[in-house]
Amino acid sequence: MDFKGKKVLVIGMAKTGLSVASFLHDHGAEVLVNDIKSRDEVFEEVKILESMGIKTFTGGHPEKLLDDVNLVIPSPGISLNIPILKEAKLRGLHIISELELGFLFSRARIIAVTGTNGKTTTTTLINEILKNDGKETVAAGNIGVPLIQVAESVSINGYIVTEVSSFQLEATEKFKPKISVVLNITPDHLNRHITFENYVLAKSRIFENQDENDFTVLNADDDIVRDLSQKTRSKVVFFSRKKELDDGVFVKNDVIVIKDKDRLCPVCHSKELGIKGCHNLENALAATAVAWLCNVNLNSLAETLKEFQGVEHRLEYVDTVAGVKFINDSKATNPDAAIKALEAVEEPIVLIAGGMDKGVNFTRFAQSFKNRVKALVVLGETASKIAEAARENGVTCIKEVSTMEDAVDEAFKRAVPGDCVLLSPACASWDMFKDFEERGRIFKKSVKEMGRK
Ligand code: UMA
Repeated sequence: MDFKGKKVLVIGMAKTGLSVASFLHDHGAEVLVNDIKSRDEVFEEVKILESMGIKTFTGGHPEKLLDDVNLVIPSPGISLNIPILKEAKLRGLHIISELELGFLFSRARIIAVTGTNGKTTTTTLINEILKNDGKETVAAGNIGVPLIQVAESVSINGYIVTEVSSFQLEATEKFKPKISVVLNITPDHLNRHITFENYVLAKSRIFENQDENDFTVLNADDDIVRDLSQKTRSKVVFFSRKKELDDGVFVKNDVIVIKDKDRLCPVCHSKELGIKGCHNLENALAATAVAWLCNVNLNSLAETLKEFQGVEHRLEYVDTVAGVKFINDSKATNPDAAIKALEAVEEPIVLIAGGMDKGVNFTRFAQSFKNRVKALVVLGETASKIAEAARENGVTCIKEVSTMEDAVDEAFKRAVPGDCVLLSPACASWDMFKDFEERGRIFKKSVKEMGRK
C-alpha cells in the first residue's frame, strides 16, 4: 500500500486512532482524525495529533468528511452501522480496520488469538513461551497495543502474537494469520452484533483467508468452536480439557500431553500450572498447541507454564485485610467470564458486580452464585438487573451502591475472615470508568486505602 498523496479518514481519537494516524502520516498520507467527542473531551489527543501536523475534526461525524477520501479506518469500538460509515459504504469507499492495516505492514508470522474469554491471558502466555524459548516475539492487538504500532518492528523470522476481538475482525479483508486460535464463544457484545450468530460469524473471520499451509487451534470441548473446524481450510489442531484426542493437546491422568499421531509427549502436571482454574487450564492447553506448532522446546515450555502467574485484572490477588482476601477480576466484562472466576475462587465469596448494559441476560450468572456467593454488592447500569436475577436465585444479602469505593467498604462489612471479596463485574466498564483497567485500578486503590484505615 502506497499512501503518498492519499487522503485517509481515521475515526476514533483514542489508542487505535492515534497509532493509525501517526503511522499513516509517517508513510506520507494526508490524514484527518475525527471523533464524536467535543474538542475539550479529547483535548490531549488533539494536542498530540496537531503537534504532528495531523488535521482533526471533533464533536460529530459529518458526512462531508468523506469527500475526496481514499480510505476510512474506524477504531474497533465504533460500530460499522453509524451513519457516516453507512454513507462511506454507499459511496463505495474502502473501509478497513486497524488490524487489517497492521497485518498488511507486518513481515512477521502472525499468531491471532480470539474467543469470548481468556484472550489476553493466552496471548500473553504464548508470547512468554516463545520469548523464553529464545524466539523474537511481541504481543499486540486488543491486549492494548495496536498491531500497527509494532507491525514493522518485528523481522520476518519473528512472531507477533495478536489478541483479536470480534470488533476488529468485522472490517478485515486479507487478514491471514499463520496460526489462529479460537478459545471459546459465548454470548457477548450483543448490543453491537445484535444476534449471537453475527457474533460467531465475526469471530470466524479470524481464519477466513487461511489455507492448508496455516493452522487453526480450536477448543474441542466447546460445541460452537469445535464445529468451526468444518469452516476452515487450514489444518486444525484441537485441544481438550475433558477428553483424550487422537491428535492434539489434552489432559491424561492430570498431565498435559501432546499427541502427534502415535507419539505421546508429556509436558507438565496440570496442578503445576502457575495460573489456576479450569478456564486457565484451557488457556494453557491452547498455548501448548501453539508452542508445539512453533517447535518450542518442551522443557522450556513446561518451565514457562509453571512460572506464568497471569495478567493484571484477571483473577489478580490484591491484598488480605483482616483475614479477608481481595481479588481483582475487572476484565470479566461478560457473565461467562465472571462465572469462570466464581468457579476458580475456593473461599466463600462476597461479589462486587455490575457495569454497562450490553443487553445480555444475567440468569445463568445468578444461577452460578449457588453455594458460592454469600453476599452481593452491585453498581452501574446493570445493578438492579443483576440484583433481581440474584434474588430470584435465592441471594438475600444484596446492597446497591454508586461508587467503587462504597462497593469495597460494603463488601468488606459483609465478609468474615476466610472469605474472599471478588470484583468480577460480568459487564463492561464504560458506564462509570474509562476502561476495565481504570475500574480495576480504582478497586485496588480502594482496597489498599481501606487496609491502611
Ligand atoms: N467514538 C466515536 N464515535 C462513535 C463511538 C466512539 O468517535 O460512534 C470514539 C470515542 O469517542 C473514543 C474512540 O472512538 O474517543 C474510542 O475508540 P475505541 O473504543 O476503539 O478505543 P481504543 O482506545 O482505540 O481501544 C481499542 C479497543 N477498544 C474496543 O474495542 C472497545 C481496545 O480493546 C484495544 O485494546 C485497543 O483498541 C488497541 O487495539 C479494549 C476492549 O474493551 C480492551 N475490547 C473489547 C473486549 O475485549 O471485549 C472488544
